[in-house]
Amino acid sequence: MTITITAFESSPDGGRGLARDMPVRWALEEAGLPYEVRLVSFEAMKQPAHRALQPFGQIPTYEEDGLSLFESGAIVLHIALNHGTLLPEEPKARARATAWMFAALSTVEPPIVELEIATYFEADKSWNGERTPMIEQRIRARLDDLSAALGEPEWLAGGFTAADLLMVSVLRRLGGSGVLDAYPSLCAYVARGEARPAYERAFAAQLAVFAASQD
Ligand code: GTB
Repeated sequence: MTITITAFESSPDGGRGLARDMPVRWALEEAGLPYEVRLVSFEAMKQPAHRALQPFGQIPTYEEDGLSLFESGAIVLHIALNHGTLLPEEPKARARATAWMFAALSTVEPPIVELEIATYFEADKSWNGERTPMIEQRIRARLDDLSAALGEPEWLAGGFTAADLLMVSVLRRLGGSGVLDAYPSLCAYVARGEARPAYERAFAAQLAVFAASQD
């Protein structure tokens, strides 16, 4: 079985591992699956050949033995369901962990992406000074609830699962904003994720791509 994913030829994140090939790489590393990476330029992403794999002209994509997938969450779910130990076996525990995967991507992440847009693309707008604190407040509302739900345990749904992989990936996108700093338990949660050997291997692999793009 050969697995091929796509990633930015030169990531605008400067090698910080914030692009969405990172959770896919991390899941593959957790599952112990070797993979190849096809690097794509922004131009190539918008061409029909890439859109046949990713209808929105984005990365990442995933190809495995005649199966092609897009959407990083769906790819991580596929890896978790079919390879390795990223989801519990017991059906109710599995359903609960899957709910947290969706919570990461559809409840916690949206205002975080809004903040990135406000920071990187709307900083010069006259209304940005009013909008940004409103977005930060919406993020804090999610983080208040997330830290309460996580409580003392190390991970969201028993042992480390794909839910933690996605939630940590989402929270990492707050890096540099300062918003996460008010949540020591969530900072520690992110640090626990980043300390996993599989995370470290995935991070190093994407950083090597970025470094090579700068040569
Ligand atoms: N919902 C899709 C998924 O989860 O797979 C979203 C995919 C997506 O947003 N892909 C982005 C992309 O291809 C890259 S990851 N963008 C190019 C385009 O749309 O033309 C998002 C991202 C980009 C940059 C940074 N950064 O610079 O920090 C972080 C995250």
